[in-house]
Amino acid sequence: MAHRNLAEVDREKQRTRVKPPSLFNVILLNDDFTPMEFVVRVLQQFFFMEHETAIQIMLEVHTRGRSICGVYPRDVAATKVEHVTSFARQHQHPLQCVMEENGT
Ligand code: TYC
Repeated sequence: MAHRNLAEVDREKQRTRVKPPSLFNVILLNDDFTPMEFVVRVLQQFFFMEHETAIQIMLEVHTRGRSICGVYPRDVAATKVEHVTSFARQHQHPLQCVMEENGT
């Protein structure tokens, strides 16, 4: 161990270096039926946004079709998607919430 050459140490580093875990964007999609106030409530309750920020993001989804609501590790993102989707269905709204790997 004490006498390994530099090339060997370098190879070992490459073999064992771990990538930081991927992050995932949680995204809301527009639809024609979910009330605006409901989407604002979702953004406040599940993504901890201030009312004004929630209105801005909701309007961005409404006008542009989609918006990122938060960025999280895989498990947290998946749980957000589940919670938002089941909350929307409980209220009979078709609101769609999805996650996508954040390439950066
Ligand atoms: N387009 C919806 C309406 O006009 C509002 C809406 C906004 C729906 C954002 C979904 O993710 C959404 N009532």
